[in-house]
Amino acid sequence: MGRLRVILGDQLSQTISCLTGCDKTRDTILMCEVWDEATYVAHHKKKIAFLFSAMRHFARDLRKAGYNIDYIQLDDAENSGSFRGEVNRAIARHAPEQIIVTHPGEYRVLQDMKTWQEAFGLPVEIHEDDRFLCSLDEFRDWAKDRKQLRMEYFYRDMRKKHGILLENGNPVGGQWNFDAENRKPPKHGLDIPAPHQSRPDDITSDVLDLVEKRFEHHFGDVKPFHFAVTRQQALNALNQFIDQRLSQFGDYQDAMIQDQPWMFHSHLAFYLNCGLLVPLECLRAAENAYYRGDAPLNAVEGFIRQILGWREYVRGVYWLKMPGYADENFFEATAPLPEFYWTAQTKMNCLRQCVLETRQNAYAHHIQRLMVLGNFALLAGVSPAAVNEWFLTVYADAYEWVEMPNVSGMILFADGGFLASKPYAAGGGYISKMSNYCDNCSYQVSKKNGPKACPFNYLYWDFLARNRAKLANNHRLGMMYKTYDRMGEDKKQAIADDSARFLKSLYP
Ligand code: FAD
Ligand code: DLZ
Ligand code: SF4
Repeated sequence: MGRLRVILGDQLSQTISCLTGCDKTRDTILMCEVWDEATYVAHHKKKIAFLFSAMRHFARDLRKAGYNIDYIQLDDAENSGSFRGEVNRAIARHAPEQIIVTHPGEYRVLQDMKTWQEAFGLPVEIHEDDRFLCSLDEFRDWAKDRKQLRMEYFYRDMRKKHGILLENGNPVGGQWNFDAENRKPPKHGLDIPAPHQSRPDDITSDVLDLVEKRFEHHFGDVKPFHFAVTRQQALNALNQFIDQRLSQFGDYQDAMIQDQPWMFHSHLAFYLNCGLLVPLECLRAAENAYYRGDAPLNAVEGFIRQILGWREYVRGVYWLKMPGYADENFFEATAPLPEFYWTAQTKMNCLRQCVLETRQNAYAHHIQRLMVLGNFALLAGVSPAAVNEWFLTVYADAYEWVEMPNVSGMILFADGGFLASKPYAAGGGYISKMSNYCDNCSYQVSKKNGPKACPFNYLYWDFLARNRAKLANNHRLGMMYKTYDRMGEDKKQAIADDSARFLKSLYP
């Protein structure tokens, strides 16, 4: 007897709520590598390798800490391939009196868990995931009666609640938000530190072989592999970020440089989202760096806002709006995802570079995701389902709770403005200002129309024109519609013709 406590691949924290009150002499911890989770979208090879290796290391560390671990590997002979099947088999092995889990990160998994009690004839307790700083009930309360949600107000409340960067109840530095200082274009000769790299051990090497063999048709390169896969390595990555990158995180947060995939970003979402790090320790580490005088306020506040603001906010929105959120499609966009999102075969250099880096690293930084890969999908009218699937597949930090609001809400405006106040649409001018991609492109960013013109330029206006009925009342776009209306008929026709020709060429 005893209890069966189930830990999922993104719950790799020793403080996870389903371990609370664990009786190490009687209870069993179940962890399982299952085919269904690795293939419900065809995850990037590096993402699967990362999670399997982190799971195996976590199980090893729990065992060392005296827990009784039942760990099922992907290739174990009787592996049923699903959470449900493995819980069922574990019940037969251990005859538990109860099942305890922590609230999962994805809606489909929660729906499945809710059926376990009846299916297995055992009580199932689903504990809150208290690694997050805002509970789902608290977010629901905050959102109640608001027609539109805005991250900025949520963020301020969270700063107050957790006492982060506060001085007598007021924001340190006299402002809540220093984003205006965080939009510097890339500077020539920037000295960007090498990212944190962990050396693969035997456990990781076994997993890399397994992934090469079993997932050979999935997108992405499995090697070189340098992700942190233990708690200690993830802490090292956090410390290295605080020491070497945080001070310039703010200034160059929006900048993109060819062949510099990591920039001054933290690369911590991998570890935060699977549990090797918890949000509060990252926030405190950044805050302390500010108080020590090691990093300026614009950098520290910016970093804190991403984790305490955006990360918590998108999770709240996901659980508030699911299951309907997955089907939202404000612009009724139906185009398939262009093939170059997988092959990188496009003459648009910005997109080519971002896809190549994604394939190699299972990572792209925020502005690459938002203003290049996401912006293009929005302008091209790609269906939200196709864009969501791609983003969920290719990034090692992607789980539906965080991926979907960023894709459907932030980049595609598929929720009609629930999460963001306007679509993040932009022409080539933005990419040219914030990167050096255009220097190596077959297109010319300065040209607005014709075969040599940067496609972002005409697609941007075509997007606004096409969706006028839905966007005309958005006061943040009023200026852009005025500019469009001042264009001559020839110019408007050229925009429509170039866009039609270009979009057609995407689907030979
Ligand atoms: P940093 O730039 O160093 O930021 C610090 C931390 O802040 C991140 O680690 C992350 O935990 C948090 N953060 C920053 N921005 C966001 C945001 N918009 N939403 C939630 N958390 C944020 N993030 C994911 O974790 N998983 C995803 O699947 C994901 N998909 C995205 C898809 C699109 C289209 C866009 C525009 C953004 C997406 N993001 C996603 C948010 C953000 O791009 C990534 O969190 C970030 O790029 C991860 O790299 P980093 O750890 O170096 O982040
Ligand atoms: C993403 C993922 C993958 C690829 N494989 C597993 C797995 O084999 N076993 C597991 O427990 N979790 C895995 N995960 C993470 C789950 O998909 C994640 O826990 C759920 O989607 C809930 O967020
Ligand atoms: Fe991208 Fe246009 Fe610049 Fe080419 S010219 S890199 S397509 S923004």
